[in-house]
This record gives sequence, structure tokens and C-alpha cells, in this order.
Amino acid sequence: MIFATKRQVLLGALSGLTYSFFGTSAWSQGKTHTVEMLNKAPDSGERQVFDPPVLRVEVGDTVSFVSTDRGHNSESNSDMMPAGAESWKSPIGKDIDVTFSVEGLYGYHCTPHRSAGMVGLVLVGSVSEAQIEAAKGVRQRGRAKTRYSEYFDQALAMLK
Ligand SMILES: [Cu+2]
Repeated sequence: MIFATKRQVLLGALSGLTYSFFGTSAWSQGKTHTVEMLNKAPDSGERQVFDPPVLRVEVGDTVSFVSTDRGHNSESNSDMMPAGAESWKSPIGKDIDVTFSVEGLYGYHCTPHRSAGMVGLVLVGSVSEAQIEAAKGVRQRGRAKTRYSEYFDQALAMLK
């Protein structure tokens, strides 16, 4: 009985090692998060929204923008992304998977509904309060301005 127990413990330790080896390896895949493009938010009833509009992910994770309602897309804000990061833009009505390999704060919007406030934020890896404060200085039009001020507050709350 004692030997059997020891063997089980050893096997358990070995599988733990295997797991952590693959878990930290360069080819390991990150998590996938979903952001829906909606005509109307189910909770607030707000029109033309990304749900959730503010998301915190790890470097290597993927955000899948899903075209639940027609007529929307996801496009990165050229003036709100880290240096060296790749921009993205999906065709209207199409889903897009974006994998984030550069840490930092990303803003994005729906091309036809930007001024209607259809915007969002993705915080990748470690984002500082200063980076969020800097993003507040980026000029926004129409409803995007109101929505972003709300979303920056949500992003700041996520850092705590
Ligand atoms: Cu839209």
C-alpha cells in the first residue's frame, strides 16, 4: 500500500512537471476570449456596442470578435495601441480573431459606428495607470468620447 501510494505521488509530480513545461513553452497557446458585436447590449440596453467593451487578457491570448448582429466590424485605433503592435480590421459583418503578442493598451472601434460610440478597450498583460491616463488624451468624437470615459474608469478598476 505504501509503495502504491508513493508511485501515485511520483506520477502526480511527473505529470505536474510535464504540464508546467508545456504550459510555459513558446508554442503553448493562450486563451481565447469572445467579444460580441451587438445592436443592443443585453444588460444596459445601450445601442451599437461591443460586449464586453473592456477586456483584460494575457500576452499570447486571442480575442475573437464575433459578428452576432450584422453590420459591424472591429478595427484597431491607430492612435491607441502600443508601439510595434499590429493593427487589425475585419470586413463588415465578419468575425476576426486577434492574437495579442505585444503588451499594452489597445483601443478599437466599429468602422461605421465609431462616432455612435461603438468602441472598446483591450488591456494586454501589464498595463499601467499612466498608460490609461495617456489614452484619455486621445481625441474622440461623439458618443465615443462618453463611452471611452466610462471604459477608462472600468480599465483603471481592473488594475486594482
Ligand atoms: Cu457597428
